[in-house]
Amino acid sequence: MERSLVLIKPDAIQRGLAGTIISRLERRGLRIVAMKMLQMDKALAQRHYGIHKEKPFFNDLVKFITSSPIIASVFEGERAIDIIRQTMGATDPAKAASGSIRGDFGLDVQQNLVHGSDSAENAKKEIELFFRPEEILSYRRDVDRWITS
Ligand code: DAT
Ligand code: MG
Repeated sequence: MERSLVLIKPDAIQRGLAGTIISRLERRGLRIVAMKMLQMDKALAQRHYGIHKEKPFFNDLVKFITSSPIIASVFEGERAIDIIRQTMGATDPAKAASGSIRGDFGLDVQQNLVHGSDSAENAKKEIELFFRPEEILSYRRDVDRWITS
């Protein structure tokens, strides 16, 4: 079982696409195990996107992601990380497959609607930035219900 941090970015919330994005992930069979709405501050954004701190778009990215509220969530499932990346589509919506979230709703490489962790190692770090352990539930397939940890 894998977990991934999914952020529904400011543009998606502003455009009323949160439900659509959540729905597409649920329909793949992934389970929500944590979710909250918040506005990221600069410090959190700089840590979350720390890997990009030398990139020319870093400051704009931090400005955008802190510009209005987001929904932070953790989705769980078998091979969740790759499945979510596929469901999101490529970073640049112009290159994202049609049928993917970015391919269907995106236009701009920065305002690309959704974040999903790109590896198990990064998922663990990113989830810890947004959620305390007790805020994350586990979905038990054997009993078909969520349990608190
Ligand atoms: P992804 O979000 O697909 O994992 P990433 O980790 O390479 O993509 O980049 C993080 C975010 O930074 C991305 O969602 C949007 C922004 N970004 C990436 N490349 C960019 C570029 N060339 N110009 C502007 N923003 C960019
Ligand atoms: Mg990334």
